[in-house]
Amino acid sequence: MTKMTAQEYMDRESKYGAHNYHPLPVVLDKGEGVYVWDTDGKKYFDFLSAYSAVNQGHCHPKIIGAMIDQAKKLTLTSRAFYNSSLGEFEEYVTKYFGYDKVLPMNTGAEADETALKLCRKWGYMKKGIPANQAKIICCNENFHGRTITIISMSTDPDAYEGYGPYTPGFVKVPYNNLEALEKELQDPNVAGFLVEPIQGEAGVFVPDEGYLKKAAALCKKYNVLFIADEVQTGIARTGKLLAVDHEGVRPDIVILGKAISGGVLPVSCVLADDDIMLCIKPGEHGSTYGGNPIAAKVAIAALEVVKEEKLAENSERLGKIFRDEFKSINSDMIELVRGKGLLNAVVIKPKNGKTAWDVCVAMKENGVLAKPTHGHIIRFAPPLTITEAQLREAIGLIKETFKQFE
Ligand code: IF1
Repeated sequence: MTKMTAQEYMDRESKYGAHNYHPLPVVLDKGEGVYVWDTDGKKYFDFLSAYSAVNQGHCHPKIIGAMIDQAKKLTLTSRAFYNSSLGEFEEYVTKYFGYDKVLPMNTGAEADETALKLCRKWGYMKKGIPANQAKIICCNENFHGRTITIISMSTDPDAYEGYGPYTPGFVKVPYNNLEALEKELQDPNVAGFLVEPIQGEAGVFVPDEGYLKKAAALCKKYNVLFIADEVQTGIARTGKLLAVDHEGVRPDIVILGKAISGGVLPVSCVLADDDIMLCIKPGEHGSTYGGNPIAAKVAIAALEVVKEEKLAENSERLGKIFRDEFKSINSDMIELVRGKGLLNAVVIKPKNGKTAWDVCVAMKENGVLAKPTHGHIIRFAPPLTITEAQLREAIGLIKETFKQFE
């Protein structure tokens, strides 16, 4: 068989796959550490890391090893029976993050849904909210996933339009606004406040310092659960294990996904203490694949890598270098650089009809992969295993790219 061209791969996806994405025109075939290769053998720096799922780098040998070992032994039992790996993961992850209990799921959206159910249950059982009256506060411009209930919280028409009717029970407040939050918290039927410590999809919007700490304190004052969606910001991405750690906040519920498996398979979970987690009783929630033996072993390995390779420290240090270097780029297309650790975004001012998309296509030609969001923002989030030399080399390629637009 003759080798397929990149165009043929793309055409095949377009012909047989739903058109729910608009990918950059590159067909990836292989990954190792911070690099990926396309089907023609061209090598790139991956500055997306599958939206922060591949924090530990592509195909990390320790994580892949754990997966292969377990795959040969036992893959899935369902939760109808015990398995010999799940408890090991549960003990490891709860001690790692400092919570009494964990509830394992698969995708980020499922973990968010789990947190919402848990929050409502707590609201009825512990706060005494009248049946079916619970409200959960969420933020404008949030992103928590794609389910009907989650898009019911969305303020982005692309996410919600055409999918109604919507799940009731959500109250939206502006992000980074404590007055608006406190006003809503006074409603005795409010059970929880769900928030991203940094809004990812909104374009890596970092709230004012102190916002999360004060928001958590307000939640405590009004007996409302503070729920942190750390699916994208968690697991060392922003320079701390959790993004809330920057402000010393301990959420009542933490939602994790993406990098908890190092990009190897879908693993997500919800962490909470007994008072909250035990509100859900046997038979009241679950998932066929949630907590499967491969996921358990992979997640332990992925979390070990984060500690062993000091990924939070690396992210913190290299993030500063990245932003400093970027701010030194002399281009009138760069409007703003923001972020924390290695979760960064650059706001692009279009020039001569050239947009963030064109910049990303040109960067791809130069060997750096990143993706525009909202048309004018480029997210830069390499694997956290990146070295300073690799980062500086990639920034050199990015600088060259911007020069091409002068
Ligand atoms: C896609 C964005 C990133 C998330 C937070 C839950 C989920 C996500 C904070 C759901 C997912 C994704 C999904 C991905 C694009 C991506 C994304 F651009 F949409 F905002 F990362 F920046 N909570 N984020 O960011 O997790 O169910 O997908 O496992 O293609 O939709 P999931």
